[in-house]
Amino acid sequence: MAKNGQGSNGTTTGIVTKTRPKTKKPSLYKVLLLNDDYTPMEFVVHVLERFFAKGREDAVAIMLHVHQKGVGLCGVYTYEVAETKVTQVIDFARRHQHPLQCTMEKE
Ligand code: TYC
Repeated sequence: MAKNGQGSNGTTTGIVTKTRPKTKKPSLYKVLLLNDDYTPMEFVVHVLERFFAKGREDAVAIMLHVHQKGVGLCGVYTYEVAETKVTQVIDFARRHQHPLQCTMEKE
C-alpha cells in the first residue's frame, strides 16, 4: 500500500508501506492405525494402499509396524482431510466386518 501525495512539480511521491498478507498455516493432524487381533494383515495393507496412497512395500511395512508396536502413522493431514480418512477407514472396515480402528491426533 502506498500513501501518495502531489509533488510541487507535478510528480507523485509516495511511501511504500506494503505489508505481508496475514496467512495462517493450518494445524496438522497425524492419522494413526491401531492394532487388533482379528483384522487380516492383507486387509490392512489394502486400506493403506486405498486410503493413504501407499505403495505395496510401504503399506506392508506400516502394517507390520502396527502389528508389532500396536499403533502406527498412516499420514499427516489438515483437520478435515484427517477426519475424512478416519471415517472412511472405519466405515470400510465395518462394511467388511473387521474391527480395525483408526484415529487422529494433533501433531
Ligand atoms: N494383528 C493383526 C493380525 O495378526 C493384523 C493387523 C495389523 C491388524 C495392523 C490391525 O492395524 C492393524 N491379523
